[in-house]
Amino acid sequence: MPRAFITGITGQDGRHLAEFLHGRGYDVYGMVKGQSNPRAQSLVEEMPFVEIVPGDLADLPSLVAALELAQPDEVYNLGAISFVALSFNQAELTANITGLGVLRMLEAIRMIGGTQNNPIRFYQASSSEMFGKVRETPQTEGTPFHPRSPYGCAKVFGHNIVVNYRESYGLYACSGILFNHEGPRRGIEFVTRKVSNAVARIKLGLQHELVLGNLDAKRDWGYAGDYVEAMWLMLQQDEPDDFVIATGETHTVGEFIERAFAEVGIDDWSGYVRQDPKFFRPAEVDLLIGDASKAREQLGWEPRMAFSELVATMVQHDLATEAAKAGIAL
Ligand code: G4F
Repeated sequence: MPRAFITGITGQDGRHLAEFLHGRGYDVYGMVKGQSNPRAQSLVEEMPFVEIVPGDLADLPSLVAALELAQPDEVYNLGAISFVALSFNQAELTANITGLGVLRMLEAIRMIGGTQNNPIRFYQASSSEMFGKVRETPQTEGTPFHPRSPYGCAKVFGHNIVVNYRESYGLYACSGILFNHEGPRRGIEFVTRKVSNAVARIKLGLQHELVLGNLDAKRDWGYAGDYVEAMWLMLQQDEPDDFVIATGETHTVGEFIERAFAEVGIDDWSGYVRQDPKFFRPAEVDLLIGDASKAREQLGWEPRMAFSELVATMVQHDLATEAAKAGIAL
């Protein structure tokens, strides 16, 4: 059985990827940091097939020990401080985990290596946030980076160090430049889930207001379940390379809100939404739209879920969950 090692396994993408790889016959090892991590407990309950391995992206010896234990064929580095807004307040931590964490993982792989015939293959979760103040539209693998947040800066370091280790040491190392990807497993701090959850609660009479920041930002939103397949496909190629993963469509935050309210039959949503400066960022990424032609042509990858289906899926999931929690029959 092939063996996969995933950092960030308790997050949205980690869970989707663990499920996907398990379905393909992999033994799945997931790195979890800290003592009595509550997210690890819920992961074990949801996915008992995952072998939990202790380790921390801030601690190189722990990464070496984790790889020694898991002996993986493939390493997926999804672990990061991933919330852009938080990165402005915890910039140093973000640089350490989201940026230097990639370097530590690459060093750990160099030390453990795998066999010569079967070297460890490495996937890095790069991000469209690296394009920031975009230099061209749509964005491709060749678009220059201009990050607009400490998170974006850290991801640029991670991306560049993967290229450097590939070129310097011949590692099989790839980066997926993933545009925003969402779904019912998305954390409540991200705008799509914040909206879908609030819309569900407003419909059920459990909440009366949704307080947000910038409604004009445009994002290329896809479904996380589709995107983890692209991660795996990248590691199955003859040569390592970097790929943009995106839908090629862009929508404003306002459009997402409009579709979400429409899903529960509310056409005039203006009375429910208020803007608060505290949710605006010191620097914003105004427009993201990706061109995934290379992934389409070389990996045979296609996004399956369209924008309207994504919004509907998230809202319906939150309606069912919030109704069950409140004991409301739908
Ligand atoms: O949902 P967001 O927090 O996602 P953001 O910043 O685009 O980052 C996500 O996608 C990146 C890929 O491009 C990932 F690398 C990253 O880890 C993360 O997954 O915000 C989306 C947009 C922003 O323009 C933000 O200013 O929504 C705007 N927004 C408006 N009101 C809000 C809010 N965002 C959040 N989180 N909360 C608000 O109340």
